[in-house]
Amino acid sequence: MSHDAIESFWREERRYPPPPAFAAQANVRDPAVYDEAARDPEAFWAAEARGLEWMTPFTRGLEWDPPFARWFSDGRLNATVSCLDRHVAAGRGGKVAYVWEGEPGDVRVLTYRELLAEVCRCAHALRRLGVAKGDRVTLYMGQVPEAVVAMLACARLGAAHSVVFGGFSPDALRERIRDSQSRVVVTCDGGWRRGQVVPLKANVDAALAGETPVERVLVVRRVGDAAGAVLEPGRDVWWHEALQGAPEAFPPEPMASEDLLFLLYTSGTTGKPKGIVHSTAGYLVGVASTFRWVFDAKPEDVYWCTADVGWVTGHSYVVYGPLANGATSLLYEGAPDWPRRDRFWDLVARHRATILYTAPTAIRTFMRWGEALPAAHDLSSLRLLGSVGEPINPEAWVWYHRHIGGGRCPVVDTWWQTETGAIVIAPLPGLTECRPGSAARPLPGYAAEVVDEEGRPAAAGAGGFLVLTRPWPSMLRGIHGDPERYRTTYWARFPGKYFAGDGCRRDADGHYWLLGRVDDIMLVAGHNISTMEVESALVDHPEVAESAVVGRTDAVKGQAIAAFVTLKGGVEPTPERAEALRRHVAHKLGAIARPDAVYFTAELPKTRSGKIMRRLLRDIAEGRALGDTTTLADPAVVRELRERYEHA
Ligand code: 6R9
Repeated sequence: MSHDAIESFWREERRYPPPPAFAAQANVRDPAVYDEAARDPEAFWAAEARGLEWMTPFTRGLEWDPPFARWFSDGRLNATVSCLDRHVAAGRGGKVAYVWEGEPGDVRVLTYRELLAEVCRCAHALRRLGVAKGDRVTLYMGQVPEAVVAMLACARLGAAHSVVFGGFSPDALRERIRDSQSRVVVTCDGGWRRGQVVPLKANVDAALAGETPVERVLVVRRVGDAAGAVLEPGRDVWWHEALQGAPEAFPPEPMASEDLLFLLYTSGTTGKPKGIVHSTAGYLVGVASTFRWVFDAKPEDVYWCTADVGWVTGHSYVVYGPLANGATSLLYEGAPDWPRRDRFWDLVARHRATILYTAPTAIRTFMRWGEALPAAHDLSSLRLLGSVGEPINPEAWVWYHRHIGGGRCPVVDTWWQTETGAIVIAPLPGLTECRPGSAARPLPGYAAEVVDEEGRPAAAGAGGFLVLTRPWPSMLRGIHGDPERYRTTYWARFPGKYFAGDGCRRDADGHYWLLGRVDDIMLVAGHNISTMEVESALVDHPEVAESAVVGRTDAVKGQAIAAFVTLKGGVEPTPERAEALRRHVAHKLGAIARPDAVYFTAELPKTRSGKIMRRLLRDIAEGRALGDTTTLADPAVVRELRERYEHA
């Protein structure tokens, strides 16, 4: 699309009326809302829930049989009605739901009316393939509009989707298909990533070569001949053929509030992946409300959450949250460095994105590539920046604020998890202060605490464990097929409280500072030191691009600090530099935090969602056999580190 075409396109867009008024709901920009919500959280959430479209209105609020919660359980609804039909019915069918750009540069625009029609056609196709209410369907796709369509089509007919990120291996896919007992898989022939074809269909074939319950596979033709996909007669069918001639209407299946909306697998640090269970109504209330509060999207906003639909961020803030609010989203298929390292800034500038929601790992990568790249583009359309996925170190926060947000956009650091479904802790710009490195306070309706080992409230400023002390609508309902694991993983460490697995500090003003996973807190000579603080001190050094810190067993101190460091382009790793970095940390944090060892590495091992895998680094630092590496984005990174440092 040319610049002019995009400009006139958005002029058109502004004709659409704002989303239906959420009249019954709270104005969260009013500071009194925090107290009101705290006084009667159930009434607060019930008012929010009335902002959805119900087929049978609910009369019950929370039913709490710890640790099992039910919300609005006697109501009936279909999630797609709140996300699609109501906007079309309100005269907003021509409003753009997604502007999608493929990695090669192809652009597709889907209005709410078109998206609803596609979802209905897909629901017909799925039904013809044998999908019925109550089934699970596995989606293994790239970041294409059909992924959103397929998710919503499942919801339309009452089946649950289980999206498996398209970067996972055939083995990981098979394990998730089996656990969810899916009989149908939706995939693409391939996807584009850095100019290469990701062989999605071939991976599905390899996964299905083992024992699975899959009977039918629906295949989107995204790449074409270059993907070399082969369809197995009787099992596989092309998406465009299956949808051809299908009616553009499909009655939304009435679902009970507590019916399963989707499963999403998280790997956790050890063991079998957990199928996190999310309900229909509670989940939708959580994401619809938090999207509205945190991003406060206006009719003219162009919102871009860069997460893949294969992660929870994609589910909540690419699909359900923005759609429930009638927002316009940008969706991008490919890599940030393709064809050049300024692809994101080119996208923001050309599509006039106003809200950007991305991950600290991406921000630190952009820092490494230098500010000249964003500076060469017109990013003046941006008004709000978001961060999610890992603690954002103050250096990256400030860089993001200055070089991407031009110093004028608030940065909202949003803490939440696959299990929480929706954002839990985040500032509300204009209301709560945005401090570099802090996610501010729990949003209205939530209750959090920082506790010590014994579960007692930690003193202000002291590190501890983050717990949520009250059920919330979008909380996970369990782990698929394993209620006992649900109880022991989340509710046993501090009885009656949901333990998030994260370390946290709350300052005297009540602001929360996330310190990373508690497996990442080191105990050095009796002092609690968070890996995050040492990493932040290292990244503060002008020659350091990124770092990951782990504690390794030490006979004297209990744990000693090992730092893995990636230097900025052109900086040579030398023993003198390692020494200078150790001194730098000691200077910033005190001698107790001085790393014992500094390992230089060109890349850090990360999961495919960009989280650093410190567990593997600990294995390396302690010379142990490597644990489970299936979720690694690039296994070569650890192999190389291993070879270099095993005997160090
Ligand atoms: C949404 C998502 C959850 C874990 C969580 C925490 C880390 C996410 C964060 C953050 C500090 C933030 N995390 N957001 N840590 N500040 N703003 O990432 O879900 O993939 O399930 O990961 O991510 O450690 O426990 P998920």
